[in-house]
Amino acid sequence: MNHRVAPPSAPAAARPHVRASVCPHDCPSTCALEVEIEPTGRIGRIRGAKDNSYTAGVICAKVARYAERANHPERLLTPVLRTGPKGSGQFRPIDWDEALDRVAEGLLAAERAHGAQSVWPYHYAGTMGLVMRDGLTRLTHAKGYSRFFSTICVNPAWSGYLAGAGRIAGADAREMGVSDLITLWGTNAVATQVNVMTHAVRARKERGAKIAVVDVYRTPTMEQADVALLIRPGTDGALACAVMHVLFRDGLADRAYLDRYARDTAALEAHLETRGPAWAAAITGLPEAEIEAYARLVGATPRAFFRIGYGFSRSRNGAVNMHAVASIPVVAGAWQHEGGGAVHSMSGIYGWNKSMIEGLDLRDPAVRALDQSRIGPILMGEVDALAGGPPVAALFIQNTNPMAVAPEQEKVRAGFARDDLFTVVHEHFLTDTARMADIVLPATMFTEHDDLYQAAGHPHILFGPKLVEPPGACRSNHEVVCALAARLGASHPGFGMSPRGLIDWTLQASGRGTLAELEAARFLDVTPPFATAHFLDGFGHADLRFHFAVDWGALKFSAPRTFGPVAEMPTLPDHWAVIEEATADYPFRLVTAPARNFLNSTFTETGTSAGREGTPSLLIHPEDAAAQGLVEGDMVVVESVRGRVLLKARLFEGLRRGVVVSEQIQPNRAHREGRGINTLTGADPVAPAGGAAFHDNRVRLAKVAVE
Ligand SMILES: Nc1nc2c(c(=O)[nH]1)N[C@H]1C(S)=C(S)[C@@H](COP(=O)(O)OP(=O)(O)OC[C@H]3O[C@@H](n4cnc5c(=O)[nH]c(N)nc54)[C@H](O)[C@@H]3O)O[C@H]1N2
Ligand SMILES: Nc1nc2c(c(=O)[nH]1)N[C@H]1C(S)=C(S)[C@@H](COP(=O)(O)OP(=O)(O)OC[C@H]3O[C@@H](n4cnc5c(=O)[nH]c(N)nc54)[C@H](O)[C@@H]3O)O[C@H]1N2
Ligand code: SF4
Ligand SMILES: [Mo]
Repeated sequence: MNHRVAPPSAPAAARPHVRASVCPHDCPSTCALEVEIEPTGRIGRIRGAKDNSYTAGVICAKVARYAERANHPERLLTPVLRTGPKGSGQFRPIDWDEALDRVAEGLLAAERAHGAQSVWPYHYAGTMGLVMRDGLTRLTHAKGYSRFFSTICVNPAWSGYLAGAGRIAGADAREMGVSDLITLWGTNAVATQVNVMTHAVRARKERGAKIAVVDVYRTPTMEQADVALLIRPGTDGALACAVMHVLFRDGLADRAYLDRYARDTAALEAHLETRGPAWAAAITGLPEAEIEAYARLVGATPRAFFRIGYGFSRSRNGAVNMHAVASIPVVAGAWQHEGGGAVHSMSGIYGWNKSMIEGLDLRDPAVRALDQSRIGPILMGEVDALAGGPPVAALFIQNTNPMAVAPEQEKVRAGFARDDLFTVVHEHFLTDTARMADIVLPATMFTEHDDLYQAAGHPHILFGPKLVEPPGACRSNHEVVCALAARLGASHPGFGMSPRGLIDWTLQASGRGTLAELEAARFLDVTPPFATAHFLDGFGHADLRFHFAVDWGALKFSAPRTFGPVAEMPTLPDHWAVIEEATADYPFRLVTAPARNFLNSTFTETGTSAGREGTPSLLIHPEDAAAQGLVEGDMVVVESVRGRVLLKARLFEGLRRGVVVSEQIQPNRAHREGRGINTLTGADPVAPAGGAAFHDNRVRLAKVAVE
């Protein structure tokens, strides 16, 4: 038995002491943290580090009260084995040796029956630490298991940004503080990346900067906007085109800049002639005058900064819309100025050598890569989803909760319920996914293991050290992956290294110094030089120019192939009408936006977060509600072609007619009938690089009779 128990109590100091850490969650802010360690050896309050100039002492409420999650009475503390039917929640404790033996035997049995590719290690971004998030890939490559092609979050956005700029990078987000116009496009920053507001509001206070927000409902972020652009879902491409039309029409396009830095400008200008404010008003629902006024503001403000989010890319035309929005600061020439330009993600600046963490030397490109977002069709054995290979007979899951977060849940649910599927879930809590497992293993949290982090929303590398002993028998992802490798006959030097060893190796191999240096510094600001960050020494394409015309099928992305109706994608920025427009049968457009007190499905287990979010609900315009015979608090059946979910009606004026919003992701069991929001969403891939159109659903509504 290898059970390790936290020390009972009382190190020397009677008062909490404070240690540096990093928020591990899947949030662009990647906050530098200060964690109180209680005399009991547990974590206490968490604050934002003041000396990190992006975090600037501010973090979100859910992480400030992390002790509630770490010390939760329902936290998994021991491995468990299923004793009842799948999904029953009936398990009995087993020790680690038995658990690991059983896991290894289950994976080997699948391999014997159907070949190594019938095993699918499935992991995502529950922790963003490079060692704990990506280490499972090493096992995948060492064993020749089916590869995991991650699509669920960034692919629509990144493919669109990359098509234009050629590199996933941009201006330093701290420059928002010296901007005169900050547009928060399709991001509810108050809820999903609070630090953006720190810098944007500073610019407003210190320089009278204006904040513009483009969203599909009146979010708390839009509440703070000087310019609120409330559009219909999936119409950002139309708005972007009209803004650029006005820039060209009114002599506000920066022709000297365009001549030097862009390609296809003449084609774009000609194409936009028919895509003015009146055209866009009909598509977006915005009054023409609002489009004109915003476009002129952009054109008149050299320091115009665009913080481009992910939310608006979760539509079937999301990549096209991202490319169109990213084109605006190019036409305006905003990139030339400090406080101007754009940032979507800084992920492309780090240049990690991940071969030790991910075992890239063992990677076999001939092994199929299965699409994360299509886990439902894959588990249900749909031939195209299986890429011609064997059925998936075993799943090993870390850091993700597909039974809640993946689209097309009816298929996901039926797939997980298969009796011939062997499922292992390594988790903190008995999530919707863990409930479907044969074996559940208890995982450490970020303060209980060492890891290395990179930020997406700002340019920092950060170290998160192990600060406290794990409770119960919890083990880190790395420990479990290495213990399994030994039992499965997989070999790679990475399995013999400690997390610190892997971090040090990766830093050194990536030209980022040593772990000792990073640990002493706590975090490194790796801001590229201004000219690089602003693409003044060239955009990321071979011709160093921004591309307005895109050959989507030829786009170099990490995708093993193209996805979705690529051949139909418009070459130039446009409104691509492939979204699920409302019909007579399904007259509403549903957006499933992130909830402020959750992080995807994480924190749904903590009382304060769950309490603040309450019953899963549907925001609906009062006039739409009246037309449907609904009043505040009614239970509503929300139905798409893929299934139905019950939500509580909340009347809300900050919506366009015909648009409804459910802030999520709540557990299945929080919903009546036990079906969560992704029952309604589709797994058909977003072109050209895959991903799910979570905010692009046509639905109909019906009132539930009162029992
Ligand atoms: N509190 C909280 N924070 C989070 C998360 C969470 O679930 N909760 N999730 C984390 C993750 S994984 C990610 S990827 C980031 C994402 O963070 P963001 O980049 O902010 O993107 P989203 O949060 O997905 O969506 C933000 C907004 O997009 C809007 N939106 C939806 N469709 C459209 C559209 O067609 N056009 C426009 N203009 N807007 C649209 C939604 O209404 C929502 O307000 O946030 C991270 N942070
Ligand atoms: N309807 C709808 N669906 C969505 C979205 C949406 O906006 N609307 N957003 C999508 C997006 S952007 C994303 S990124 C996905 C996110 O989907 P997921 O990556 O599944 O996100 P989480 O729900 O946070 O699940 C992460 C899980 O990892 C676990 N975990 C955290 N740290 C560790 C660790 O160190 N070890 C182990 N073993 N486990 C750990 C947590 O307990 C948690 O249960 O959801 C997508 N789904
Ligand atoms: S979830 Fe985001 S805002 Fe909250 S502490 Fe973590 S990185 Fe910061
Ligand atoms: Mo995400």
